[in-house]
Amino acid sequence: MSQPLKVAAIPGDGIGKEVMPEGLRVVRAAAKRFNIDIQFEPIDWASCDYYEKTGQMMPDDWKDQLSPMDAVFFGAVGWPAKVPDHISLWGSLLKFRREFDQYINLRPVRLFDGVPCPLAGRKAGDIDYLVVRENTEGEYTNLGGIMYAGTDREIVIQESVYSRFGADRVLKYAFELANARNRKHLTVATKSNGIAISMPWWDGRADAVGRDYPAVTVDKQHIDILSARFVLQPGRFDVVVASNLFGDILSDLGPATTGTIGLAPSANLNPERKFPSLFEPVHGSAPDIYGQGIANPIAMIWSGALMLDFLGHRDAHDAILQAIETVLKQGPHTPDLGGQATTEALGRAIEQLVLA
Ligand code: GGG
Repeated sequence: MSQPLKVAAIPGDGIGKEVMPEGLRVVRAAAKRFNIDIQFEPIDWASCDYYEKTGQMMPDDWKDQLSPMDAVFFGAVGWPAKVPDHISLWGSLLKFRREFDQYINLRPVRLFDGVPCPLAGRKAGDIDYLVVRENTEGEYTNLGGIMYAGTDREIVIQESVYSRFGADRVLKYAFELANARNRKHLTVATKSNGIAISMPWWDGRADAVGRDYPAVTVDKQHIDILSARFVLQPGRFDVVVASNLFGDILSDLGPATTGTIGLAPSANLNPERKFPSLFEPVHGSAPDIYGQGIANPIAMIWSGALMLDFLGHRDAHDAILQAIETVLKQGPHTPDLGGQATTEALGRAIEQLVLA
């Protein structure tokens, strides 16, 4: 008999606590339908509530607790009224990504039928691409410091770090993805005219890695015009690879062009499976709407589908995606989509469709 899959369920902060039960509900429904033996381990740390009690975001043995897991299912982090955002983020999510070497952050962007698109004249199918964000280095560093702090000579320096190892492995992943898709098109997001050392270097790494993928068309674009094209010509994109910060920004902008970031899922992957991968919505904890029960749970639910796919259950992933498509087409809808349904009502509607 095979061992059950073990998944740590960490709601985190704010609406993470509201969308997590719906994510669990739907993943459990898919597990039931497809006979997947999956056990969830609820975890209340990696949250600002835990920080308030203990002075840290996670217990000292967090890595020992999570290492035996097959995956981590994560809600959202951040409650700036209690803990400064850089402390909550570096004390939890960024630790997971770095110490579990989740160097790929895969973020699909898709326009669905039934979701009003803020871009005029677009219909389902017109926007459908994958953002591949480098997830362990780049602009997200804690290297630097402040000199002459508090004086009028104050100087602040923060380093960005790109390694050949780090760039090549994310580029290789993105080329593989693009190569496996029909359009075989890869956009490389850089800023080679302004950031004159690291970004031309990044373009050069794309040339070097790309030699192994002659079928893939490569389009190197500066991040500024690329952002404009996400809005003006989203149909140009198939797979987009970017450094940590550029990828973070693009993967909020992309979903915003599809009507709401409440749909956008993400997979923080250690593709070699040496460590658990982590699946979370792109959105954060949204303190402005927390407590009303109106957060859209679809990003959490879709992240659960990505998790099942990564763990080898493509059929369960497809069933959840089909249920999401149906609910987006026919309702119920949460207020971000113009409806009045609650988080729970949406979760239950998707659960029913998955079980059907
Ligand atoms: N569920 C994602 C989340 O909580 N995001 C908070 C955030 O600020 N993330 C920054 C990042 O993804 O780098």
